[in-house]
Amino acid sequence: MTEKQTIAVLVALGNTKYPDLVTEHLDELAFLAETAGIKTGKRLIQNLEKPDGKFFIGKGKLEELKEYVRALGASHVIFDDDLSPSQLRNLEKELNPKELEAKVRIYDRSLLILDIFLQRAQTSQARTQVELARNQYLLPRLTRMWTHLERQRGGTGTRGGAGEREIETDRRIIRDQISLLKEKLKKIESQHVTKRKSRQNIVRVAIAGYTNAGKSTLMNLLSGSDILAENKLFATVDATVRKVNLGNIPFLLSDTVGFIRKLPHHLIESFKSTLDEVREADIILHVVDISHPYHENHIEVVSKTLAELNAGNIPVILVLNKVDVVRAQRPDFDEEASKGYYRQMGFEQVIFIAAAKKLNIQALKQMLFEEVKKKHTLLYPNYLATGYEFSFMDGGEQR
Ligand SMILES: Nc1nc2c(ncn2[C@@H]2O[C@H](COP(=O)(O)OP(=O)(O)OP(=O)(O)O)[C@@H](O)[C@H]2O)c(=O)[nH]1
Ligand SMILES: [Mg+2]
Repeated sequence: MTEKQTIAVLVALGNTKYPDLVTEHLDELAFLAETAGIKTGKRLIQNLEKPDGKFFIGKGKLEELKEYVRALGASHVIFDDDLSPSQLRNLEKELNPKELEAKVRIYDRSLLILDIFLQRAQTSQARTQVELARNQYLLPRLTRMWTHLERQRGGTGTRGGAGEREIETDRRIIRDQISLLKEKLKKIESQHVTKRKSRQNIVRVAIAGYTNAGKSTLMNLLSGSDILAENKLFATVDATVRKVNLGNIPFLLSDTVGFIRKLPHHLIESFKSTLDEVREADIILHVVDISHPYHENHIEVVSKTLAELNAGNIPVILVLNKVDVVRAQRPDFDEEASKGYYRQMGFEQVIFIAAAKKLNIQALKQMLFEEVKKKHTLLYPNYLATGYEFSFMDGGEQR
């Protein structure tokens, strides 16, 4: 059997009113695929208000899709929205007629994100959370495409088509795994609760934001840590907490998983304990990649996700990162006027920085210091007697 190269056809629903939006969604989907190690070859857009119940796309487009898959020798078809279990089954029959040797894998955005999380998760907590979310996603969607279960059972190679009985066995295996993972997660979480309780007497600051905004770069800069920061989506999946001092006030700073539009529901659900760092924070540094053409939409997605996590009322500093790129592209960019715009969006504290270039970090520290001080005073009313120190200049910094 000839191994197909990993190349994907991307599929999305278009909106004739906002044609640019689908391009942006597909760009992001391509970036996700690239992060997962899949090249993207062709894009198919279907202008429909809502997906077709049977195949997600219409019959005509389906024929076009088959043509693309054949011409490219594609290994994957990736849909930008979630496929229902029956859409998945129907598409699989159409795209994998028995006479074809190699299989075309059908993905949707959720499954792609789950796969990336699985590749990236380091700690046992994160791994367990992702495995749980992935199994919950797969349970209603088991079809003959899922040969990974065969491997786990020690089966061999391809099979012509799994009968209902085999799928039922697979379902049972997945259900058992789900209960085991839930148990395991409960144990891990109980240890974390104890750890977090010991943190009640210290101010907690969480870095949150859209994926690839520069959160880990900022975390490393403020805390002197060494977290992986790279131009990939979901470089960070685990949570990291560090003790940091600004002047003479200590606080805890955390970096965690980024958000993205259409984040799988199961994933948010099972990552709740990792995201406790955000939920329990006193202050959120909401980091934004200001050089991204759709950053306003990113801000909206992040604010919405924070609200879903019950973190919507925590004071936020809006940190507009990567301003170096904007300054280079638009020399006339008026930062002060622009700040006013974000204040109108409801963000009282707004600041431009470039974490990777160490631009304006001193001003950010000042701003953060003031916020931390407010919380610290509430925790330690007598601390004022010794006085707060503002001197944390690290010299030589550019604006
Ligand atoms: N030009 C420029 N690039 C930056 C800046 N800050 C971060 N980057 C780059 O942006 C990319 C993403 O940075 P990360 O710090 O990994 O972003 P993140 O928000 O932690 O991303 P995830 O963990 O994947 O969600 C990296 O390639 C960084 O080098 C900046 O101020 N300017
Ligand atoms: Mg990161």
